[in-house]
Parts: sequence; C-alpha cells; structure tokens
Amino acid sequence: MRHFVIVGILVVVMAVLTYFGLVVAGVATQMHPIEASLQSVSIDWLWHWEIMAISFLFSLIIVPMVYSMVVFRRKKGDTTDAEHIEGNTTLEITWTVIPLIVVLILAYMGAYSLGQTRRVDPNAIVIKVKAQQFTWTFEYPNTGIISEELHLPVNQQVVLQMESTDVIHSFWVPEFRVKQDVVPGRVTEYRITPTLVGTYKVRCAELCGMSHYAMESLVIVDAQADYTTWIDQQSKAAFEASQSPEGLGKLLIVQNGCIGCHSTDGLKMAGPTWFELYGSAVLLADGSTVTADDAYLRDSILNPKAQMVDGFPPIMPAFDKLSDSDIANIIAYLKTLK
Ligand code: HEC
Ligand SMILES: [Cu+2]
Repeated sequence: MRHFVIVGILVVVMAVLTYFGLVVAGVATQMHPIEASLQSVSIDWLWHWEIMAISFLFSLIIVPMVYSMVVFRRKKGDTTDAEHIEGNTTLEITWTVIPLIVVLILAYMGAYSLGQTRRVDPNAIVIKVKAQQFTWTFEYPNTGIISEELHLPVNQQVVLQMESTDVIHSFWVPEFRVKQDVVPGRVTEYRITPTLVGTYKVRCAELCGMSHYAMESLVIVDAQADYTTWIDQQSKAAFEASQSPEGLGKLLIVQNGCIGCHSTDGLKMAGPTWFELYGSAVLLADGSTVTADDAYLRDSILNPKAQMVDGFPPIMPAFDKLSDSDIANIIAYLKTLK
C-alpha cells in the first residue's frame, strides 16, 4: 500500500512538471502560429487537452517503471524466483472500464470540436478556388474577379469551393488551423471565419510535383471596409481589362494558372520566363533554334511537347481547351512583356 501511495504522488508531481515543462518549452503554446480564425479556437482547445493527457500518460508509464527498477531491484545473492500471480479480475475490469470511459470522453470532445469547425453560417461568402500545379487561383462569383491573392473580410464566414484540375493538393493556412484536401473530380468545401486582420499564406500541404514547395499564395484578411474597397477596385479593373486583348490575355494566364510555372520578370521558375520572349530566338532541346513568333507561341501552348525548350522537363500540360481568340489574347499579352 505504501508503494501505491508513493507512486501515486510521484505520478501526479511528474505529470504537473511535464505539463509545465511542455508549456515553458513552448510546445503547448508558442510553437503554434497565432490563432487567426474562429475555427482554430476549438482545435487549440483540443490540442491543449491533448498536452495535458500526454503529460499524465507519460508519467503514468515512466514513474512506476523507474520506481520498480530502483525499489524492487534483485538483492545481491538473492536467487529465489519472483512471486507467481494467477490473475486479478478486479484489475482487469478496472483497466477495461476506465480506458473505455476515457475513449468515450475523447470521442465526444473530438466530435464537439469537429462540429464547431464545421458550423455553417447561411450568410457565408462563396469564393471558388482552383488548385493546379503549382498555383492557387481565387474567383469571386458575380464580380468578374479572378485573383492570385485571397482577400477575406474579417469576422465573416467564407466558404471556399475548391477544385483541382490535375492532382491532389491541400489547402492549408496554419493560422486558420483547418486543412482540406483538394481532389480532382470533386468540389471540396473549406469554411473559415478569419478573426484577425493580417497577411498570411496558403501553402499546398500535399506533395503534388516538382514545384510543390512553391505552391503558396498570399491570404489577406481585411477590415470589412477595406475588403469592400478591394472588391470594387478589382471588379473595375477586371472590367477594364476585359476591354483589351492583352488585358483579357492577362486574366486568362491567371485563370489558367500559367503563372505557377512562368514569370513575367525574367525569373526562371519551373518553366522559362516570358520576359522579352516574343520575337527572341529560343534554343530547343534538339539543338535547333526557333523565333518566338505567333505560330511558335501558339504551338507551345496547344502542344507543349512538340517543341521542347532546352533545359526544361516536359511538365507543361497541353492547354488545348483554349479557343483561338483566347490564344490570340494571351499572345497579345506576351507581346507586352518587354
Ligand atoms: C506545370 C508548369 C507549367 C504550366 C502550368 C504552364 N507551363 Fe508553359 N511551359 C512549362 C515548361 C516546363 C516549358 C518549357 C518546356 C516546353 O517547351 O514544354 C513551357 C513552355 C512554354 C512556352 C514556350 C516558352 C519559350 O520560352 O519558348 C510558352 C509560350 C508557354 N509555356 C505558355 C504557357 C501558357 C500560356 C500557360 C497557361 C495557359 C502555361 N504555359 C502553363 C511549364 C508550364
Ligand atoms: Cu499542390
């Protein structure tokens, strides 16, 4: 009995020390990115309970083990066998019933937290998200806005309706906590209510190919008024752009995710830059050279593997669903990049 009391006290002391050790080391708190959404509150609540459970279970295993090793060591010269124990019904019932109750409590806590993160606000703003190797594109219905950045109003639920055109991606803003896969062939939903104005980043959290690491976009949480201003400006800009071929071309390259692989400023990404491309001499993989004229650019978009640029892998998908006028608009835009 004396041993039980001592071990019991030591377990409690050790659990408290472990817990505060984890808190001081920052595991339980500072290692988290800041909490920037309503949904993160119940997730962090669950996490905090987990840290407490971990501290207790750690002590419950370590303390009796070390205690037995020290106190019940075989004495020098003692060659007798250990005591033979047949079984203990009380003990078996106890260690079945207690974990059962604990698991039921955990299931309830998990379900509660899931319910909180999935809570639907009927007034949620809908934004369409397209994931594609290696960009995110955000479309604001009824405004004409197609954006490379995600702007969200603070304290308002938004529902992202997400689609992938190629492989599985995963939408993850650490400060919002919730993470959601984007799967080709279906629309997945992601509900979030940002609570803190600021600039964050969405990262793809599913290894999706060569430039997976670069698949990130800005997520900007605006005050309500700033958000409205942004929407107004962007929809005006989208309308003006739609009045000229190069403006339309620029919208198309955002919409089709071309900028995930091509830069417009000379930077080499997964694909060659478009800066000063038009009219230049392009070295191909077979050693020949072509002039980047309308016909070459058109073929490069519709059938990228026919003429491979030297030094690049064949990863560009064929954009053969683009219409003739789309292609003409894109080329008009490429011509402006000098
Ligand atoms: C997954 C990455 C990726 C995406 C997305 C992509 N490209 Fe490419 N693109 C490449 C690579 C790599 C090359 C070079 C190899 C080749 O010729 O196919 C290339 C080559 C090109 C070329 C020839 C460039 C040169 O320097 O000769 C053009 C033009 C082009 N792409 C246009 C587009 C357009 C327009 C889109 C969007 C509708 C697009 N690309 C989307 C990867 C991509
Ligand atoms: Cu991805």
